Amino acid sequence: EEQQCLLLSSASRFWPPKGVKLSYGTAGFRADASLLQSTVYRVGILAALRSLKTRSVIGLMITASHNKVSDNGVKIADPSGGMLSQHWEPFADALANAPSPQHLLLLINEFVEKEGISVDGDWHVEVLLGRDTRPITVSWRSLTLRGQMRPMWSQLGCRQPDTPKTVTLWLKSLLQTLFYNLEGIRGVTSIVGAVATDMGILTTPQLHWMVRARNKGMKASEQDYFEQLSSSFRCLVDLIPAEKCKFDGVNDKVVVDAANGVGGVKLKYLGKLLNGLIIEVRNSSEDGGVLNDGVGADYVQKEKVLPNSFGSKDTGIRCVSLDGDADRLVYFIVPPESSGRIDLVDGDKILSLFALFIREQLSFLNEKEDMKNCHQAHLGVVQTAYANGASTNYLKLLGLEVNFTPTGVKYLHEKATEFDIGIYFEANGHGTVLFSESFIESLEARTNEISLGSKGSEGEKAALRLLAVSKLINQAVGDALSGLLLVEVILQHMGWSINKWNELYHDLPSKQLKVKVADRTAIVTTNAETVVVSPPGLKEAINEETAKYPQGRCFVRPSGTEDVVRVYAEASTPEAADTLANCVAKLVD
Ligand code: 16G
Ligand code: ZN
Repeated sequence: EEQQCLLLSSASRFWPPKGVKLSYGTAGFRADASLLQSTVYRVGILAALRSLKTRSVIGLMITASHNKVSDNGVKIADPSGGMLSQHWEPFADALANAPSPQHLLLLINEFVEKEGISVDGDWHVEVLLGRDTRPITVSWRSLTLRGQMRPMWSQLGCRQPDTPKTVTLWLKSLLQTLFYNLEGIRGVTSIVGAVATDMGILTTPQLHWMVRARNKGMKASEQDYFEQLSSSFRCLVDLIPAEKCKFDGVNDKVVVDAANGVGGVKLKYLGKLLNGLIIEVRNSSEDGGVLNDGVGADYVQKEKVLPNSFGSKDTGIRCVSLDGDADRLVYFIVPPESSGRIDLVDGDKILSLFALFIREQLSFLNEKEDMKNCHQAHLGVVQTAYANGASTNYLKLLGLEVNFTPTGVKYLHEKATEFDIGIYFEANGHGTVLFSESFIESLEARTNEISLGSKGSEGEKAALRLLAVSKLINQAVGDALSGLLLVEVILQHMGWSINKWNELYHDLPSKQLKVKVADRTAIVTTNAETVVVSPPGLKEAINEETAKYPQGRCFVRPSGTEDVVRVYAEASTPEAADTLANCVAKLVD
């Protein structure tokens, strides 16, 4: 009774937006921020129910990643730190779209019964809340604690208001805050006894990491996150073979475009904990630029042009772009006299670098010696149809098993868990390396044999390196911060420049287009989105067109984050890729 009253009274403050159908897409709910108030509240309820069902800590992240600054979004991190179980997505949709508080209550009661969720059990519900630096997601706590106004502006991602411009920015955010902030907490706490723990401003991968750590009973604060990353990075640096030049003052600088988002502040902090590597951050949230506007990984990867505040002065330097919530990264090179163009070193190439390094360590591990503790490890890589064909060929040439899934982290991640070591990356820069529990145990057993003070054999060093990689790279979700550190230390390990890395293979020219159509759901695909099954005839028409181009490859799919159909084409020349994409776009229209 108490529960029903509580839900009804809090729900009555959050009516859904009229005339909008919300859907828990590839990356949670995303829409114009003004539409999401009730959604955030309802996802709070969802998170609390999920915590009840799984008897675990759950995460709720408020972010719209690389979307424009006026959008926002909300998504859930499951107990493992991964994405919300797909099995619950239809319920999420139903909740978000419930037309009235009464409907909402009905839906919840039905679902609770169907899922066998015991509401008055003894499980202590806890949801961790995180948010990026989008200006409307400021914590209530920072506003209400007297004498605590200072963290407020750093949370807002602006400097202490001292000029008219920053004062205006600050006041604007403050006002918005009054209307749009507590929904998540209200949703969670509308389940009796549930606790919402506000973790403050975070990157998306940090929140996922914390949820995973909490549920494993490990240290789970933000400081623990930074310590784990920096200590495993140091460990990998110490294991660089002596003959390879280590950080040498020339190669030790990397310049980062932080998309005017949350990654900048976090990376600056992390950088201070590292030796040797100098991280110069540009376009950080407190620099005053607009989030994701002419900056960031999505922009750089799709447009293949320089982000703001980069230019010809950066020729010859390793450059990286993060996206707005720092779960993607792509590297790039500024060619001499670039006039805006860049050489993109994308997610596929990051994957290739990781695969090469890990394969090398596995070969050391399996060399001679007794194999009593390490079974032959099964290494698999996972890509999507967006992976450049040249990268897939390269990986196959390395003798690796390449798997394909549809677009979206949840699919790639799931596939990658099938291996002892599973590496997944989307071309857009989202990816990570997953280690199975049993493989970690065998590595631990191997390294425990190393006597103190001894240098260890090649096999033992390889085991130490792989263990360090498993701690450095985020096991919950793709993470630009840990990905950056792993790239940096592998380049040092190999003694490679970014150019050398970029030469691993040459990308086939490709072109991406988006097409506005009346109903994008009319397009249905199969085979990891490479084949159209509906509408009839489209598959044949695309095949016929594609066959005209040497090395031609083309696919279409409905976007999961925008109301468009996307077209991807690849061919032996840029002109051919353009023409192919344009012709197929017309077929879709
Ligand atoms: C989301 C996905 C990303 C995917 C992209 C595709 C997550 C965390 N992110 O950003 O993996 O590549 O959507 O967008 O799952 P699209 O469907 O609009 O092409
Ligand atoms: Zn993102």
